[in-house]
Amino acid sequence: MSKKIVQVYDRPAGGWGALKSVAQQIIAQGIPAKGARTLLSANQPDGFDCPGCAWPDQDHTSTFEFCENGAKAIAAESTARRATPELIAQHTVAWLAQQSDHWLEGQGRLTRPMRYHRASDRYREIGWDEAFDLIAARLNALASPNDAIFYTSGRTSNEAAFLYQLFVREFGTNNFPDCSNMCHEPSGYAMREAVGVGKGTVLLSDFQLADALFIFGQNPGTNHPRMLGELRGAAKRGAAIVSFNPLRERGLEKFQNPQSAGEMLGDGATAISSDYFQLKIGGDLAAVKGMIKCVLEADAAAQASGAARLIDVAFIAEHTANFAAFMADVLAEPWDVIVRESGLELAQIRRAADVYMGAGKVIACWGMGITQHRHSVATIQMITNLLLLRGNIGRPGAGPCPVRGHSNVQGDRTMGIFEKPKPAFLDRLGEVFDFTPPREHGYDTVGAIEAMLAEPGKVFFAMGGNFAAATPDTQVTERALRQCGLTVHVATKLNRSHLVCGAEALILPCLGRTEIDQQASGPQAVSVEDSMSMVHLSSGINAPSSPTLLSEPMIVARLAVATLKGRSKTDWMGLVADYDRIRDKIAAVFEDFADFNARVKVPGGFHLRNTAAERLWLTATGKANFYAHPVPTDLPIHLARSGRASPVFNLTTMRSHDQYNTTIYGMNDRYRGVFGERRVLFINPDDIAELGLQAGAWVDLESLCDDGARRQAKRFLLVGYNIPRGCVAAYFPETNGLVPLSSFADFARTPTSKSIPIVLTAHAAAA
Ligand SMILES: Nc1nc2c(c(=O)[nH]1)N[C@H]1C(S)=C(S)[C@@H](COP(=O)(O)OP(=O)(O)OC[C@H]3O[C@@H](n4cnc5c(=O)[nH]c(N)nc54)[C@H](O)[C@@H]3O)O[C@H]1N2
Ligand SMILES: Nc1nc2c(c(=O)[nH]1)N[C@H]1C(S)=C(S)[C@@H](COP(=O)(O)OP(=O)(O)OC[C@H]3O[C@@H](n4cnc5c(=O)[nH]c(N)nc54)[C@H](O)[C@@H]3O)O[C@H]1N2
Ligand SMILES: [Mo]
Repeated sequence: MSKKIVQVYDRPAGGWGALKSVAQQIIAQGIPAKGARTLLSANQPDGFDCPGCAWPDQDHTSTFEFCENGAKAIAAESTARRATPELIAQHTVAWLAQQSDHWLEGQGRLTRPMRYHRASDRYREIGWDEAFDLIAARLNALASPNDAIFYTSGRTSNEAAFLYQLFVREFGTNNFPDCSNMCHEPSGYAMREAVGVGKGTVLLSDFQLADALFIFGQNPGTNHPRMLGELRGAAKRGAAIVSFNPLRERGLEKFQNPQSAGEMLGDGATAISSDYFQLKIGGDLAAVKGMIKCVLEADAAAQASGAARLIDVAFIAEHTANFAAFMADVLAEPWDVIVRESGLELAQIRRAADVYMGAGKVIACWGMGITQHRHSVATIQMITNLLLLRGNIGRPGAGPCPVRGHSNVQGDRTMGIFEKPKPAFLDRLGEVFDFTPPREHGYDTVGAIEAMLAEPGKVFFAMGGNFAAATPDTQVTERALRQCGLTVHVATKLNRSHLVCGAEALILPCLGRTEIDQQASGPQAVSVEDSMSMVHLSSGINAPSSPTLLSEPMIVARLAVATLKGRSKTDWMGLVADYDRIRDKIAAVFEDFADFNARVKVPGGFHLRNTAAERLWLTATGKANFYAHPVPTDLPIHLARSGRASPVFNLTTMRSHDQYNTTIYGMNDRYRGVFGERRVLFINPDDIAELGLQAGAWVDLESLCDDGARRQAKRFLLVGYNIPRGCVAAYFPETNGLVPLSSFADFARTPTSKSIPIVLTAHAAAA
């Protein structure tokens, strides 16, 4: 059986396989011929923004850029299937909860609002007015507005996010957990401290100038396929591409561009990485610190011999703080610790440092392989240290590039979806809308789950996403949600969170990006901000999946009217009648959005100012800060291994090629050679042998945490893989139950989904 599941994939990423996979998806979703037009309108100036990832588009005006996973995201939204109340009411929630995520998603687009009926354990249709009145009544009955929690996923447009945060703050709380808390929160935190801005500083054009690109903990072939276009271009002109990843990811090795007739017909491909370093899970801080140590040692030698310096002395003197203490700390870090903790050989670290020193302009990219660890903030600051050392921030072709996930996750933050808002922003919001915003900081994602556990009866409202499946400690999180008085989900498709109901529960179906959003003044466009701070418009082109769907801004406005009766001075229905009016208010609140409507209507949109890119450092010291961080040797994995004779593995949880976060499109992971099965565990063949097991055996996973709770995930197929010993990898969300709620990143509180200490035992088949 395992033979069929596991196959060797030795083709490049992209290519004909990508086209075939999209065609299969379009057929599976029952999409008629208009589907092709939908695909061609993605990321065009008059089309919609691709709901796939946050990677920017070439000018947002160029010809259609083919992207396999973008096409899958669009096909999934444009599906011909409908999850009507009649269909859903055929089943009890208990029965639905037994079905797979793939099955739930496969029911198609939600069409009408539904309310959970506990007596029959079924969802049934409810009218919109009734739904809003019910939520308003429950919200207004709470002892304090802080007993309500408002989650946001990252597809929500700027306009919807802005109205949403306004409504929630007029209601009286800053409880804004969001998907960012599980994603790039550490990037924002680390960079705000280091360079004064929590966003990347580079633009797409910088990829055409860089001499070297360092890619940490990212799988662009699957998660940001359009990034392969930039990498291919850079590789072709001879730039060095250096990847750090415990797994050998196909997209970082070879790419066949489906847009290049030459490569497709001649079956050619472009080699991507010039160097590939398979470090240990969580070994990045050590590896980067080792590179820095090499640079400092080489610089000392250069200085002694009178050769050209290898650090940018003038930049460091003029623009940075804390260099001397930082340098002393790096030089004091023992090489054996660096080598052991990185899992790389000293020669490999030296090689990486040589590439860095040999490059005039350097970009560093990173993804979830960096952010979802206990020491993620320290690791990201070590990456910024590396860049600062040679002045690689704030000049063309160089800079930090955290690669965001959801298509508008960055914009949602810009619009104020943040549990710790700045006082100046609240002052301005209060002035523009004539109310007194709450000052007390709210809950982040982990904090929200803790609060729901601690005190039953809360109202949980989710603007998109799949909270129950995306968060850690699945059983604990589900208990927290079930303790709520009311759970509400604004969604496009049925998902697991809808089946984890509070005492009362509602599902509110909304329009997707691809659909025409008709309001009183005509069809509306919304705006989004990509990973490189480009803000542009998005207009749907398809007829709505159901005439009953409301747009997210309309849902917020009607909820605000119902809830804030007589209390709000905001003209909610006036604002949603014409989204230009929302944008005018956004411009009134945020200086960087001055003249928003005019600027965003220029094809391609506009770039938001980034002070770090201008070498203006809005930090406590007024400079870019070097941060000293020890190579950690007391992480959960170290503690779990100490004193245990049997092997403890470090588990990283990641995405397959056929999923969008918790949305499972299919059961294959083509580039990793896995077909028809998601419960797999990638493991080094020598580790399999040492365990006395065989590839193809089924095992149970149990995570180790000293809180006394037992966390297991059962029945995973062992797949021998090119991954360092002691490291294993599996897909999320099947493994989320293994991540303890109490295990999160220092400072940023991001769950440590990329480093979970686990033990393996043979799976005993049920009798
Ligand atoms: N098709 C598709 N596109 C997506 C998504 C999707 O699910 N599907 N999700 C979107 C979202 S929200 C996000 S945040 C991004 C996520 O995009 P990625 O950041 O690429 O996310 P992951 O799949 O979690 O993969 C992380 C990579 O990190 C590596 N890794 C794991 N642990 C470590 C480590 O300790 N060190 C290093 N150096 N590497 C490590 C893994 O091998 C893997 O290659 O993609 C976005 N785009
Ligand atoms: N173990 C582990 N856990 C992780 C991660 C990991 O790598 N490992 N990654 C984390 C990361 S990076 C992230 S970002 C989170 C993701 O967490 P979420 O953002 O909460 O999850 P998604 O799976 O993206 O949400 C999918 C749902 O969004 C709804 N949806 C889709 N489009 C729209 C829309 O236009 N409007 C509305 N209202 N709803 C819509 C659909 O109903 C769909 O079921 O998961 C995190 N969890
Ligand atoms: Mo994400």
